[in-house]
Amino acid sequence: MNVKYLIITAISFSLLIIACNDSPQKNPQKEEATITIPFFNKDSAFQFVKNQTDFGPRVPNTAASLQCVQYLIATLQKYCDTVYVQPFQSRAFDGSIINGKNIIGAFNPEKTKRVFLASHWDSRPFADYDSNPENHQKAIDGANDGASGVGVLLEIARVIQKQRPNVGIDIVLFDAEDYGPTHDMQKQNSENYWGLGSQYWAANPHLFGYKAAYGILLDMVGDKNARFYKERLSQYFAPQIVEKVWNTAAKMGYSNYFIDADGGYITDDHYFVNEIAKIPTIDIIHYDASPESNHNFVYYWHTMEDNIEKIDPTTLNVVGNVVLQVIFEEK
Ligand code: AHN
Ligand code: ZN
Repeated sequence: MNVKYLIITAISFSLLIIACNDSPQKNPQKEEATITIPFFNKDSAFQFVKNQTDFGPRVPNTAASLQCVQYLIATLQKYCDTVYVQPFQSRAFDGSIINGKNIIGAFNPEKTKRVFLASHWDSRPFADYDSNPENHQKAIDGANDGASGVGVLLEIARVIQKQRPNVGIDIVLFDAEDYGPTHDMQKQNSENYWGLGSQYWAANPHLFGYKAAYGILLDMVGDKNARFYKERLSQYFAPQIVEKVWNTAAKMGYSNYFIDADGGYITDDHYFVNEIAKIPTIDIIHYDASPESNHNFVYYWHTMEDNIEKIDPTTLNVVGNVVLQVIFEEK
């Protein structure tokens, strides 16, 4: 075989290879599969939860609450481009004045397409569902009810600092979500005594005219056996976001946590954001559909048992990864 023939053969082979490489047309599905999300460290997320409960119950107007808010601000300042602290005053169901603080951490403030991720950082002043009546006036640690969602969001903030999605992200930590009347009190319009921080933020966003494409609220996302049903108000206000999140979870193999079935109507922070700020917002919330539960939440909800021992890093990991996948798929 002469050299000339060899070279020609080599060239034709290379062309063939180039042609073959080029032949499968890029399709959107293929591009989706190549998205790499940053590594969510479940132990780090757990530590973020524990750091909050270590202050004790984060009840508004208490020393523990002041210490925790300083910790949350300092932590977000490490990771975010800009942090806003939003002080507010609200009247509680018992007539007292609550001094609250919402905290907002912004990534890429220059981006106009934005998604916000929210959770409440306060904990409930009353363990009014505790089996022991002596505890009904005691404040709860709120490891699951409050701290779990914040822990996931702080870990998301830590990892997106170095690897950013295409959209701007705002981490919104609401205060005074859980200062609602005790369940034995009959109060008119009692739902308006919940979500005091989110009501304030929805009516007075940290930036004038603030808009986001949508929002995702995390509430009680730390239990070992967490089950996230499609919450009804989320489906009413933001059905396409519910589908996006539950479909993403299914693709990732997490249908055992993100159940493809209806939950209940829950007056959580997302209700006020939808109603007042008109930003489509969903709630990823652990819902207990079993008939034994008299409040549709996990059995230790609003009891002294809602402590760090209830938190499973695996659940934090599932929720963190689903949220990351959703925001990294945004164009
Ligand atoms: C009630 O159902 C009264 N509140 C739901 C919101 C909530 C309370 N989330 C955590 N604690
Ligand atoms: Zn609660």
